[in-house]
Amino acid sequence: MFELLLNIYKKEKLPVESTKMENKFTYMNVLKAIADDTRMAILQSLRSGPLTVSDIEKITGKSHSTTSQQLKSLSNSNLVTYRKEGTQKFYKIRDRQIFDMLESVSSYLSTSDVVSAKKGMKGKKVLLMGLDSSGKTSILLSFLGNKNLMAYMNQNLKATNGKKHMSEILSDMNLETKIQPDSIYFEYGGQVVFREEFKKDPISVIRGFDKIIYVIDVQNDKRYAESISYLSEIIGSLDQFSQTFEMDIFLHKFDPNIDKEGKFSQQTINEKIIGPIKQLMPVGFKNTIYRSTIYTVFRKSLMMQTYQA
Ligand SMILES: Nc1nc2c(ncn2[C@@H]2O[C@H](COP(=O)(O)OP(=O)(O)OP(=O)(O)O)[C@@H](O)[C@H]2O)c(=O)[nH]1
Ligand SMILES: [Mg+2]
Repeated sequence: MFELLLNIYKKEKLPVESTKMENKFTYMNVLKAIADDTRMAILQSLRSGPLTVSDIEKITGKSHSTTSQQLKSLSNSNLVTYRKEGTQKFYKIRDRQIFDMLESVSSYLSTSDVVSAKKGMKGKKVLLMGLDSSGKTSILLSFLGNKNLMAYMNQNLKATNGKKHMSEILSDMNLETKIQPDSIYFEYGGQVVFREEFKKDPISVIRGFDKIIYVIDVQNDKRYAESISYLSEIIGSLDQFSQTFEMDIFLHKFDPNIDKEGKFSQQTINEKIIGPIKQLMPVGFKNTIYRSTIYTVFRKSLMMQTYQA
């Protein structure tokens, strides 16, 4: 991310080594320039193309004076430029790489979400459920915290065969890991045959667990209805469980490059997933919805220069 920030200002100007003081200044400047609610809202409003001040005001809901003031600050920091057409000024993002950086922060936050979700499970016995291929095994592997192992395993993922403890999943893949799998995690495979078994006898699947993580593949919109219907069966079977039973819902495969403006915008996700889920949830049933992904954006950082003159 450092190179990205650096490039925003210093593109092709100065070699990395010779600009230490200036880099620090530039780095801080970019961070300061974006660290404000109004300026962030303005940047986001300019995602889809150039806008006038009054267009921006309408989108952000901020007053004229606040918008003008913060636009000035953004253009002083070189994040935003403008062109004049008659009496109108059209503002635009100077270099769209700024959005890569914001995606990177989102990715960091969504990964932290998963980490914090995991923390909330201390001492609880947790079952991952969801349709086949929604990403349950991948999430469990990511809980192990070993990215190399995950990268390898992702090539070798097999459908999970019924209810499996995390260590069984690892041994099914013929993989020994020095990392001790957390004893609390289990997965219930999502293939039709297992979902049918669950329908017949839900209690034997869920008995003994304190929490379910229900995983929805957010990228597969054709299966939203199927996934929500399975979720509804699970919730229906929870009637006899204690008040302390909890559910986390992971809107998974929310990768950094996902189309957050179009198909997977907050509004669409609200309409198609969150709204229907809210309707299913019985009063007083503790549940939290997270975005999650096992992927982060491509990263580049300088290791060494081997060029010899
Ligand atoms: N794009 C993307 N793909 C993912 C992500 N997580 C998992 N996958 C892919 O989704 C596919 C299915 O993943 P699994 O973890 O095996 O799914 P599962 O829910 O365990 O499936 P069953 O065991 O059959 O119920 C694999 O090809 C993974 O690489 C993610 O965050 N983003
Ligand atoms: Mg699995």
